[in-house]
Amino acid sequence: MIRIDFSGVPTEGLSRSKEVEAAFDAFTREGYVILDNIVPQDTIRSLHEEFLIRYRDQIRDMETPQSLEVGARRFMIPLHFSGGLGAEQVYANPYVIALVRMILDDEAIIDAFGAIISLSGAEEQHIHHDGPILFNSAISRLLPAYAMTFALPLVEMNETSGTTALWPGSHRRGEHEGVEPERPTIPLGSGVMWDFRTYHSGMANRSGQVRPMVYATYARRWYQDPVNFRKETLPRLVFEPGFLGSVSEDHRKLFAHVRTTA
Ligand SMILES: O=C(O)CCC(=O)C(=O)O
Repeated sequence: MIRIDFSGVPTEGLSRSKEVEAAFDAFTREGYVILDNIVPQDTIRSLHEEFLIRYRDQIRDMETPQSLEVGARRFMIPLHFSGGLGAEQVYANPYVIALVRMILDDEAIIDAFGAIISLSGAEEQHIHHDGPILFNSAISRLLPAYAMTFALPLVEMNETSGTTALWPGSHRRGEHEGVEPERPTIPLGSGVMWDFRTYHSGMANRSGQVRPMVYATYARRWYQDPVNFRKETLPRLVFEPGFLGSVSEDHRKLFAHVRTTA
């Protein structure tokens, strides 16, 4: 099963929960997993409103020093760790963190945090993976994940708004040819997580509105995405003053790689 339903799953003791186990199995086998009902739908609706107001200047068909064009009418922007969008239930959602720590380890970090904006009329994106097979050796594809992308759409992702197509098993095969992708509908409150090696592609946005998708890159402590952050003006993480000091001890580990002066 590729979709795991987390509605009503208690957030205590998640490392031993059968849902997290099932999500781990799907992720390891197929290279991605859909996590249903991890955030209340009303919360997503208010995050969507917040996004449209706070980031309105970035919702445009133009790359700036603070954004990256990742396809026609499709852009990646950093999100601040503040407000509802920068709250723990987004960057450290308990279900997501339990899964991240099972797939990576307890020392996993957040390497990058932002949004992918697909504007109305965005074309189908090129098929790509977020990071390479690390070593030039056949065994490399069999190794556990070193990083993953978690995506939390702020509108339903479907055939009209454009979902993310994912090629099952492509993280192991090292190619996407010969297999049909899955084009899952991702309802409000659900998210999707894929291995950095899994081939995927954003679908065309045929709706009349922007399709924002919050993303977080979780990685092993030693890994840094070398592909999407070649541009020095594009930050991986944007903190408000005092943010790191306010993070709970457990979640502080997600930022263990961040150098602070104080
Ligand atoms: O827009 C999407 O659905 C996927 C975007 C993506 O995979 C990327 O920009 O790396």
